[in-house]
Amino acid sequence: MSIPSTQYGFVYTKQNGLTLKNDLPVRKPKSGQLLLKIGAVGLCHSDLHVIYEGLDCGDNYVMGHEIAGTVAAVGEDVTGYKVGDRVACVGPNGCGECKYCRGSTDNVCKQAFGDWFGLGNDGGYQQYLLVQRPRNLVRVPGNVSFDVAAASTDAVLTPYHAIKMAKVSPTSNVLMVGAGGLGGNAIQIAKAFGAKVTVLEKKKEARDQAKKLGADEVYESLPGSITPGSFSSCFDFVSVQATFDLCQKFVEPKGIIVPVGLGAPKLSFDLSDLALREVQILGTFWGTTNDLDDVMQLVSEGKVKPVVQSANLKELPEYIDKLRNNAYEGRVVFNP
Ligand code: FEH
Ligand code: ZN
Ligand code: ZN
Repeated sequence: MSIPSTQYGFVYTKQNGLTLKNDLPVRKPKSGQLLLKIGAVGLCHSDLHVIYEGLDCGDNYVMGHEIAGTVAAVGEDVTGYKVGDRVACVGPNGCGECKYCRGSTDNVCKQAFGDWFGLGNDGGYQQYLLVQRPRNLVRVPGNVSFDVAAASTDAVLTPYHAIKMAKVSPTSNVLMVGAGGLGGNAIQIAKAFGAKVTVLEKKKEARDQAKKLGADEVYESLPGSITPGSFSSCFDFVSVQATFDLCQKFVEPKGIIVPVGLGAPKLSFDLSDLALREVQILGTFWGTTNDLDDVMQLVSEGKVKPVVQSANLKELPEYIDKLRNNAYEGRVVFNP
């Protein structure tokens, strides 16, 4: 595999925003590192939060945090990966040494906080990525394309981690609020866990899609036949006060509310209700390395089918504008 010495990529700086650079170096892997040839990289609302809404993930790095590709070169002492392997990046990019990483909760590694692929550290909006810690890679099954694998590293991984943390099981009665990109994948995941899934969604086309994805009941607003305190877990993919309040109303005693969306910087809750019914509120962030392994298996088995369209990486700026204007559904992934 001939590797060029320079490449193009999209670099974020606080001063200039996201700009195309045509002379980025292709870095050579040192001991313990490897070089990844980017196969596909997905565009996400979190990118918009950084570029336009002040989400501070550092300065001067290549963006793109939903990454899949082929190992192009390995440094000395790298075991477990060889040139040609098909892999995907675990966004939180854990240090591998701390108690969180050792305890299979590397998504909340404090050492790597804000040093995430494409969000603080270099990511995939380029042709080649130097991976400093190959422990943050998982293998992509042969029947999973790079486009689908890249889209799965956040839009499937995030709802998977939330559903797994809430201990969803075949006896669970789950409410999903919002059936957009992540919500649609969440429906498929919760059905794969055996749960009964009820979806609340304002947009008709998203309600129709939710039914196709296997939701048991789909509503624009919950009917009177569904009484408060009915659901074992409520996943809020919107997370504004109104949707959170609805989740607290309809979650059962000892039930779990998981705000997955980032619709509001702060939310309030009814403390006496929370206490008297021992309701839990779970924070959830992205997913762990083990979770992404599980996700790749679910996708490979056809149990979760993310909606993906692809474009050339040079088209990224126009798709960022489209995403800002909600001009498309599903995930767009880019091929350098
Ligand atoms: C969300 C918010 C901030 C950083 C990272 C994330 C991940 O879920 C990637 O979208
Ligand atoms: Zn993302
Ligand atoms: Zn760590």
